[in-house]
Amino acid sequence: MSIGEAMKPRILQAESLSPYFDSALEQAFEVHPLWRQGDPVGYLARNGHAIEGLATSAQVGAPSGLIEALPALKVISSRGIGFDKIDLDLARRRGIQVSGTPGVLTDCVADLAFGLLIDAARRISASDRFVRSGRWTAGSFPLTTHVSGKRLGIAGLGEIGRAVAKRAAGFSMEVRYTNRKPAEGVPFAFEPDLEELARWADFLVVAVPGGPSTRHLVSRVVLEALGPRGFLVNISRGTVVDQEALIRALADGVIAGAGLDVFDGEPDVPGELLRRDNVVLTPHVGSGTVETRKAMEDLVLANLTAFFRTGKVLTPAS
Ligand code: 8YV
Repeated sequence: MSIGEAMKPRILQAESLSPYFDSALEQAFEVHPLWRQGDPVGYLARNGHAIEGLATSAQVGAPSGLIEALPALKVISSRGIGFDKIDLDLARRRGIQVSGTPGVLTDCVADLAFGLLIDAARRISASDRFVRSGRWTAGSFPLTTHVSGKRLGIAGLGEIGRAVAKRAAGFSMEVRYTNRKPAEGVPFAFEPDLEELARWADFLVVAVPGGPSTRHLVSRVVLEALGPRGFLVNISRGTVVDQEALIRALADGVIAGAGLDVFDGEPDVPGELLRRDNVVLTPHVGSGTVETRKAMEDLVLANLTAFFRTGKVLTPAS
């Protein structure tokens, strides 16, 4: 081992993010790839005491068991903006800095939200299946739902909610939103009650963070308020929607349709959703473009580098 290598901070890599990221991480740090270990518990017992940093993702996170196995841990750098799988309380108590990748994925996720909204209303995926299966020669596709000029309700006016609202302007949509508190400097009406927002809206886009405080926020009652001509779009976390209630609402015509990028229990998706034609399903790919993932991974690296140089990550979890 060279002197340079000996001085590299020791990073536990929870999962392989991309060949680009994996090799860039290896160049800058002494990497301990947990994802390569057949016996991760034994590996942590042998090596955990020396680990100073953790590279992870929103999907894999940093549960309490993992943090506890790393007594010298000082920094967690995660790819993503969701912290629902990271034990932030434990990290705070231990003085461990935690960073995510805000800003760089906003447009990408908002693009997908709008794609799902248009697909659910205009039934692009369903009509694609119609053409491919040869049904067109037997008759035309049923009429769908107009998008432009409709009412868009946004639950959660953070970075992504605002980017969705910005796109809605191009479709001449009226926007209202709900949030923990009214957002400053936005021209949209604040509606404190999600049920009322759903009653008003033609489309309801869910853009709140996941975790216990937002679990089943979109309940049966909210879906009933959205109504038989309303559409739900979820690009946040599956846990935010009562999935059983949503399945029933889609089957019974309580709402018109949905576009879902996230699921409770993903990657398992209930058969009741797979079989329905009035729901568009994507496999949690809100940030899943080459450009955005590269920007996110660069920020994961930059946060680790900044921490070991200056003692502070660049984009801390607030
Ligand atoms: C990705 C996400 O799925 O940012 C988040 O919280 O859920 C997404 O961007 C994630 O980063 C993949 O690791």
